[in-house]
Amino acid sequence: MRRCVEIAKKAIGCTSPNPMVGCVIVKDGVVVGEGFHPKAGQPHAEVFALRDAGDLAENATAYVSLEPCNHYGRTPPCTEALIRAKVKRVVVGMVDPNPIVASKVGVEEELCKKLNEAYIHRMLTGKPFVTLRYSLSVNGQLSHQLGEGAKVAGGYYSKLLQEYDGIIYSSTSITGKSVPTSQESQAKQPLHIIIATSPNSSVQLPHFSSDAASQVIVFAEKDVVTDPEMGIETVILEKLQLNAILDHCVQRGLCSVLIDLHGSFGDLKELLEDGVDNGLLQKVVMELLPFWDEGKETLTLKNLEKQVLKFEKSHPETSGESIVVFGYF
Ligand code: AOF
Ligand code: ZN
Repeated sequence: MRRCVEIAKKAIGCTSPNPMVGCVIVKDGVVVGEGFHPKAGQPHAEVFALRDAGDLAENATAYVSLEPCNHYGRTPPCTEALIRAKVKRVVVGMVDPNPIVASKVGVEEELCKKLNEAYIHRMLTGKPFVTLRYSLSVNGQLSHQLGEGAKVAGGYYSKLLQEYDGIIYSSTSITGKSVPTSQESQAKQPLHIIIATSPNSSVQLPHFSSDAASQVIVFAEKDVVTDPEMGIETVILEKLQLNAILDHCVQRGLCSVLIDLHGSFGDLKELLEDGVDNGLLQKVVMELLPFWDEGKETLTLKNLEKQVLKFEKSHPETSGESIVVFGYF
């Protein structure tokens, strides 16, 4: 691109009202063509560069200092010339501010970003978009029942299961319970990511139907005993680290993961602390950790009122005795 600018400058003072533009065509790391816009009314930089490259333009990359035009002015569109020459890729230095040329970018940008929050997060960080979910009773205690809070949240939990690609919970919180499934119509079920936190080697998994079993993965530090007939995938890690688990999730194509505490904060405490150490989980976990009462094995939030307000605002469909609080990372 610096070479584009360098050659474009050969026309300093000659191009008005047109801009100065340079174009370099590169194939297999070698420059095969160069051109610049010499004067208004003359062909554009791309046209000269394509002429210079000849047949070598096919499958090459074109670097242009300005977004190629797509209109008929004094000269025909450069976009069409690039396509005709079978250029594989175009790298653009800047969008053309000329309103008849410029691609319009950024219309309702916030809305469009919100739509793909998880995808964008994964693209930019290489990690899934992680949400920590916990239910609290009105006195600020963490709910201990799987699905508690979910019930009073109406279909909200169901919607979350539909929305998130994976859901992480500890093996102890799932023991003897049925796995939560989304009730949404045409629901896609999330990948159930079970962290084997129990001290013994036997993980008591709830029964999964055979098609649901493919949607379950167990992470453990040592071999765990799962029902072989269910064929549940187990990943043995030297240490149960959130980083490693999230990396695994990304490799499987997951964009978003919900860590569901439902009463298992104590079990997942180490994993969450590791997430804080790794800079993966910051704000919310930091806020939570001081309220963990080791003796009582419970979490009591003192600034509950603030959190409730925040939640009620964003999720007005929830009412009742339990409150679901979310933290995003
Ligand atoms: C390009 N490459 O080298 C230049 C571009 O009347 P025309 O056909 O010359 O079009 C002029 C407009 O084209 C000018 O206002 C600017 O938007 C763009 N200039 N575009 O792709 C070039 N000089
Ligand atoms: Zn052009």
